[in-house]
Amino acid sequence: MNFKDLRINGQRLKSTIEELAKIGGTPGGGMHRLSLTDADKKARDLLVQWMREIQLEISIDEMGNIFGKKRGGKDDLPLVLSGSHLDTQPFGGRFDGILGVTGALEALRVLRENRMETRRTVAMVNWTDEEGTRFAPAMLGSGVWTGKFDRDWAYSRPDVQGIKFGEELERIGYRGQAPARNWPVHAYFEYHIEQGPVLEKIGKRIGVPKGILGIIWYDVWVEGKANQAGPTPMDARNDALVAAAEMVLKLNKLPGKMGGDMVTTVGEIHNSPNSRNIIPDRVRFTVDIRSWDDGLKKKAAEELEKEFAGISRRRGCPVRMEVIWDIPHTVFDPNLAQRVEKTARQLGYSGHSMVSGAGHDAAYVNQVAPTAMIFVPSMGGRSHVEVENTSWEDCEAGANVLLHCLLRSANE
Ligand code: HGY
Ligand code: MN
Ligand code: MN
Repeated sequence: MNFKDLRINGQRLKSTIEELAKIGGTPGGGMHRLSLTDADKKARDLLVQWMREIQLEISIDEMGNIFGKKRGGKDDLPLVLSGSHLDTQPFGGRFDGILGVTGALEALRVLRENRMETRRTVAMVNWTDEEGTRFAPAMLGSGVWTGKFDRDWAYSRPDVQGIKFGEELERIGYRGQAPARNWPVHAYFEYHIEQGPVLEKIGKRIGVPKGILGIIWYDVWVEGKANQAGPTPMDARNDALVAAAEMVLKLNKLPGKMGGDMVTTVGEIHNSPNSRNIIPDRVRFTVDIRSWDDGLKKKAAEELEKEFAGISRRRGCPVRMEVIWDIPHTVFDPNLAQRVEKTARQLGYSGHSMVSGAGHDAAYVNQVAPTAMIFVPSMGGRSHVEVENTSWEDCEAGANVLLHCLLRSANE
């Protein structure tokens, strides 16, 4: 069969995604598969089994990134890589990350069963801890692999119980031997749901991101003075939670003040002692600021630090802010993005150039290899929620675009 007529098996892609959705599935139909938990291990084990079934050469590196290779004729040439992540948000969806891993697996299944040889090796990857929700920051696996994070620093990252990344990686048996250091990659494609409203709104099937917003994450600690909720007069309080609440509202107002495309979020907050009749004395919360404009993001961060210091002084609640992640905006390889757009068109799908508001491992891989992404619509523009959904037709269409982008890059 000649390359052009190759198509993925949509039914098989669907059942593969449904199989994975059973591991860590929630009663609400979503996913609870945090990185390096037993559920993550089970999903990894299943992926390795599927990789073995199509005779991929499997290697697991010291960050638990799982690679599967199908050797090409000129195996000494830099290979073509595609993948994403299997870890999910606490009440996430069945497609975020999973579609990229299963899409790459499906492409390799099609090459195998059609005995298609390629000039370059084609490989797939499952990156560890893309979400950064259990072990912050995000993209620890691809970040160490591309030299952005130090491996031992990543190992030391604690979850909310204080359990360390490195311990958990060891415990689930995925701390591999291979060094987590990038090797030459000719092209990297990441297939992913859009996680936003654009494609559905304009009725386009394939999104072609030109890049990803820059992101900065803080951890913020606010201290107060605990006391009895009754006898303590209002003007004698250092209420850490009220100070934090004022800071949260300040962050929410920042995009209006800074202008541009900026978005800001506080997604996680911990209050203690968290008793209804004690004035809180310790609050920790997270800050997420994103913008295409790195200068604006920097200015916003400086502004925020000043604002928080002012609130802290006025309320007598010391504040500590720690930048735990700061990644500039990403511009993907224009030629590879063009390849995605052209391939989609030739397959009869409508394409649309856009920017990704969501972070992806592709942001780090893009710093060491030519990279592009393929998006498909998110129903209702929803993601990181249990109702996250993408039509099976769209999943199949995007996987066909991925298959043919991989073939083109693997045969040049
Ligand atoms: O934060 C993000 O956008 C991604 O889900 N890690
Ligand atoms: Mn993702
Ligand atoms: Mn995500």
